Amino acid sequence: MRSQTAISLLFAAVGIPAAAAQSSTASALPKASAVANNPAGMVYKATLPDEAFFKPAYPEGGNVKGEITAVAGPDQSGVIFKVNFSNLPKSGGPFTYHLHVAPVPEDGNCTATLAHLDPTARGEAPPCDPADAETCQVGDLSGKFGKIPENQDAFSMTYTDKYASTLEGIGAFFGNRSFVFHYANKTRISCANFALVASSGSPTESACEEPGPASTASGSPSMTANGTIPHSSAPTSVQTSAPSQTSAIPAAGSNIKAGWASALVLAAAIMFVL
Ligand SMILES: *[C@@H]1O[C@H](CO)[C@@H](O)[C@H](O)[C@H]1NC(C)=O
Ligand SMILES: *[C@@H]1O[C@H](CO)[C@@H](O)[C@H](O)[C@H]1NC(C)=O
Ligand SMILES: *[C@@H]1O[C@H](CO)[C@@H](O)[C@H](O)[C@H]1NC(C)=O
Ligand SMILES: *[C@@H]1O[C@H](CO)[C@@H](O)[C@H](O)[C@H]1NC(C)=O
Ligand SMILES: *[C@@H]1O[C@H](CO)[C@@H](O)[C@H](O)[C@H]1NC(C)=O
Ligand SMILES: [Cu+2]
Repeated sequence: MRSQTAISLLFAAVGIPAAAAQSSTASALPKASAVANNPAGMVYKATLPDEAFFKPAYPEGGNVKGEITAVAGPDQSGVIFKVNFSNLPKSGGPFTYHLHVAPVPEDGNCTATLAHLDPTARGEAPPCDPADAETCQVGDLSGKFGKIPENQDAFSMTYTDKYASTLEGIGAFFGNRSFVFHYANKTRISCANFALVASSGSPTESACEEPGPASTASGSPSMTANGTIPHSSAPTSVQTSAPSQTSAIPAAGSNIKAGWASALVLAAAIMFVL
């Protein structure tokens, strides 16, 4: 909240139209950039573990079952998410799930995934308005596409999000991050890391096909995964986490302003990390 305010003040002080200030609506929230160059055929998948992180959710052992699969949209615009959960908790819903900024460590500690993926630093409040999805936290998938009702065993849904990205190197990239499944009261029930499971150049049809439960690479023929799932080996060469608000830069016009914009985006990135 504080850093969000600070960022707004910075932009205001220099007179550069921040993403937030470009809005012609009454909303003061920053807007996420739609990503139109997500690499085709890169399929990411996160599968929940066998045991819940929040043990009281499954006193007899076990967990929510399911996964999120993601791949670039047909023209590389947006990301198609296929969400499929079952064995949902009997109470405590409606459940939410989000892309979180950090990966799950080896010990499975969902708290260590930190906050929601939020490269525009819009923060938690006010809640996401799905009718204005660009102003939601990029990682707030259930905010944008619907919470999971309780009193049903399974939930499955496929949708395209314009703002989360499979393009490495930008803040909206989630391929090296995680998702968390929550009770309505935000308690973290379980979490899982995304990993690249296929990287053929073929288009998106493969995304919606379900590889068998076996650990073999029996995906669709167009998938080239060879059965090994890289365990979140974060590419260390890619360091820039500049938020995808770079749309502010072209609007800045002069070199001086562009310089300021870069500095501010960097400042925003630093505050985001803090
Ligand atoms: C969801 O996963 C279950 C269990 O793996 C599977 O049987 C079901 O077909 C999947 N549903 C969809 C819509 O993919
Ligand atoms: C959240 O809800 C769950 C399910 O109702 C409950 O077990 C848990 O104790 C709650 N956590 C908090 C912090 O209230
Ligand atoms: C889980 O991670 C959080 C945040 O990193 C930390 O405070 C907590 O001690 C960890 N819990 C365990 C059991 O390691
Ligand atoms: C994930 O990737 C993004 C974009 O490339 C990068 O900024 C971030 O530091 C990475 N996170 C981790 C945990 O490696
Ligand atoms: C295939 O598996 C080998 C290890 O067996 C691994 O080094 C390689 O990166 C994998 N290739 C792909 C495309 O997953
Ligand atoms: Cu979350």
